[in-house]
Amino acid sequence: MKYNKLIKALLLGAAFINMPAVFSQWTGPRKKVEKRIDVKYGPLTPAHRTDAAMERFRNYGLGQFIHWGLYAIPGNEWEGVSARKGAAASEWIRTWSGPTAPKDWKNIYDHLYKQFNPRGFDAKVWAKQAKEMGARYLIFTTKHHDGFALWPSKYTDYTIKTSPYKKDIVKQVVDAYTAEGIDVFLYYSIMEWNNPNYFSKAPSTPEEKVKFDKFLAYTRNQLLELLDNYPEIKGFWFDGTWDQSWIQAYDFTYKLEKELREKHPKLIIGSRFRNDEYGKRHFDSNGDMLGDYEQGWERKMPKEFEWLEGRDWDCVMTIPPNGWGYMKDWSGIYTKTSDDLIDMLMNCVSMNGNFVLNFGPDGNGQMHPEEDKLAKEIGDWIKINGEAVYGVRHAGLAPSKLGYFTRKEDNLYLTVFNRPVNNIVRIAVPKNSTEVPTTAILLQNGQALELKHADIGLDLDKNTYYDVALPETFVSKKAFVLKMTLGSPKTQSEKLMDAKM
Ligand code: JFZ
Repeated sequence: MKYNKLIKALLLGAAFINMPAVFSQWTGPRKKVEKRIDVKYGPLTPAHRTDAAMERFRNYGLGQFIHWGLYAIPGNEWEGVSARKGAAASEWIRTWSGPTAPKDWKNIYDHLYKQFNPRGFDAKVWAKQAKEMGARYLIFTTKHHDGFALWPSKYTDYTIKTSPYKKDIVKQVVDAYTAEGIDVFLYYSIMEWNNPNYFSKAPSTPEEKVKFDKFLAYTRNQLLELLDNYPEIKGFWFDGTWDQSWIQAYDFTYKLEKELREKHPKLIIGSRFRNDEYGKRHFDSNGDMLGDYEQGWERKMPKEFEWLEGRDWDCVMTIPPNGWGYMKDWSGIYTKTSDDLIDMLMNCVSMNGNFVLNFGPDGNGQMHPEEDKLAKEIGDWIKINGEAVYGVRHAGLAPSKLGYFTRKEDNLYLTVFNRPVNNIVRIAVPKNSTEVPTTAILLQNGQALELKHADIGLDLDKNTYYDVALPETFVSKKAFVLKMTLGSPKTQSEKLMDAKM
């Protein structure tokens, strides 16, 4: 490696220093725990909650994430210089370092609140857009790693109240989305970059311990405050919980989770809040999930349904490759198309997960124009095909190369992304299955399609096949959905003999 290349790599590495370690549990099936041990700080809720709030979560299908905060002002650049090579992501711009970083940057950033005055912000406009897109829940950043609170917290001055805007943003968002029938979850970062009482390492000296205890009390106060202020919220989406200081505070975090749940009995909390006494995060030392659903599918999805072992989960996704906060400049990077996003949505719901698409509004409260366009395209698609998206479950069939199966009661849906050249959509069903497709229509217009059993008679094949014929005249520029009714198979007239040889 050339010298200057090496320097660049080192500088970029520095920008990521605070980033969490890669969690191997999200890239393959989880390893079985050999021997269960005594864990005092394990899960506080059952692995599979059956209450109405959790059932509702399972039926959301599509969600919206919004990252909004002071980082929206620079939009990943400052005075014409891009932070792309100096910060891990646009909402991480405070950590901008290396040759492109402005002089005294952190100090500039920490004073951005004096300019935060999004006159164009109208929570009702966002909520209406989310509704039109088909989002059933929202995850909204109340406070990101920079520590700036978008609600007037009593426990710090670093809040929206001391900005020129002054008004409570969290309240406007909660009210507007709730009025549209969209459930609200609050994103909350534990880690704070500019709080003198916060440490990334576990506090070791008595002074550090005093300070960190203050930080823990402050965290508790803010969370109880959020529940008091916005009792209609359905859950918290925690982040920034990977530092040793937090990991070592397992006794505190266990009690805090208990307290939050007692205060708000149906609260939904993902697996990214706390760890057990052995430092095991997301899953405790026995492999039991800590929280109500898997919260590690961030910009990734399980390759196989079996990896999930029946757990609830959601996948949160950016439109650019990475970067959750506003990014003025989308040129020169691949940004996902509505086809990409609908594909991911169907992939998630076909495996019982929710898909949560992130938006990063600008410093004036406007979505990026490309986000507006994508929201409209996704909404247009969902209006026609939503039946295959909401309230559906994994269909129990082997994955199809043509698209994704979902199921609701006796209806089987196949969202086709890859149309066969011969216009025959072949569906594999286990030979011994008691339920098989009996009728098929195109969901978008109700047109009946010819469906026939194609018993191709392959020995050693566990499956038999059902063929749905697509009319050649049917043209679609987007994925389309076949809706099939499931019923008993017709009794076979002749039982084919196994090959003898
Ligand atoms: C975190 C934040 O650092 C980021 O800014 C954004 O808010 C995102 C939603 O969450 O980033 C993470 C956190 C965890 C992992 C990856 C990125 N992880 O577990 O792999």
